[in-house]
Amino acid sequence: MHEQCAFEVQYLGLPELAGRAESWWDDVLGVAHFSASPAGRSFGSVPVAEVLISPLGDAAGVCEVWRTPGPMRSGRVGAVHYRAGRHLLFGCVTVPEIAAPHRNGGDVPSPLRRATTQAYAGIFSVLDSLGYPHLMRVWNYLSDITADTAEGERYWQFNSARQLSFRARNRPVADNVPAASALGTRSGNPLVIYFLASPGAAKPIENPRQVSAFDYPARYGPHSPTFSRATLLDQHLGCPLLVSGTASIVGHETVHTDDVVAQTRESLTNISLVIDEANRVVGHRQYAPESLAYKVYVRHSGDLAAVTAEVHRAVGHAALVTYLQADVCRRDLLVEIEATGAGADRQRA
Ligand code: 3EB
Repeated sequence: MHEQCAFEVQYLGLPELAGRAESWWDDVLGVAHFSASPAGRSFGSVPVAEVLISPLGDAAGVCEVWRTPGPMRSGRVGAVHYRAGRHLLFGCVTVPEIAAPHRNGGDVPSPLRRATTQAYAGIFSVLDSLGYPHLMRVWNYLSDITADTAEGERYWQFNSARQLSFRARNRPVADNVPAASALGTRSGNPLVIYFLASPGAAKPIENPRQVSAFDYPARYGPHSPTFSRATLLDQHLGCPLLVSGTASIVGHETVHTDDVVAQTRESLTNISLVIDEANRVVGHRQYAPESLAYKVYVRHSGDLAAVTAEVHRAVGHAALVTYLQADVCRRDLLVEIEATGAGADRQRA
């Protein structure tokens, strides 16, 4: 790993992890395992987020492995499992949705609101108690994300509880907010969140062609989503860039309903504009589309070939791309794409 790089990410199958020597794990910060069934095993003190969505293609599972230079400390605070090096903390938390006991007269929050509030309270406690106050990137996976309820869509409930959790800790809910992704899993699954945080502030990046998510109008729910389009860390940390889940949205509206190829192209155009904006902020051409690692979430597995062709057309064959099947948070979105990288002067993220 490059001395100056705050982190690297790699994608491996579960069997490839099983045989590693103990020393291989020394600079592993955390793992996100994407599969329809949990890995069902642990790797010493390394936190493993069990995200119950399947890769598309041949593999039954894929592990996203985050590395940072050691030494590390790890542990648990409440339900949050964490591991941290000098510049970065990785954490994960799984919270089942459980109905609140009934209270006389009072409003009872829905199970999803309770789970979201509990997860974020745990995350903020870890950040504040361990000295990594800046939440840089969050991945949120919740079941039945677009299902309707008496309180509106489940994603709206999640957004309300997320924003209120930030407010409860006196954290900003606009401008200086983490990058994020929010995807749907199957019915009955718990809420799973994993995240990266740093001791120093990350720079938030917005897309000039999209309304910032924290400024979305009320027709997308009573509390706007709390995320920025990307965040990046300082030059002395190797300028890692974390691009949020990005979809076929221009302004605040979905474009190309029912056209997965055009949605993929539009999402990648949005990512390239976020990259341009990140280059403008760092003051030189640090990032290029072909040097990032991508995760592509596809709603309908039958769309994989069409999406893959479009991704290759836009970012070439050299870019590292992982395809996963998941629901996207608006019913008319067929694809969401996120990206990670450290820039053109380094081979790996
Ligand atoms: C969008 O741009 C598409 O709620 O954390 C992308 C990334 C999306 C993150 C989130 C939602 C989130 O609005 C959806």
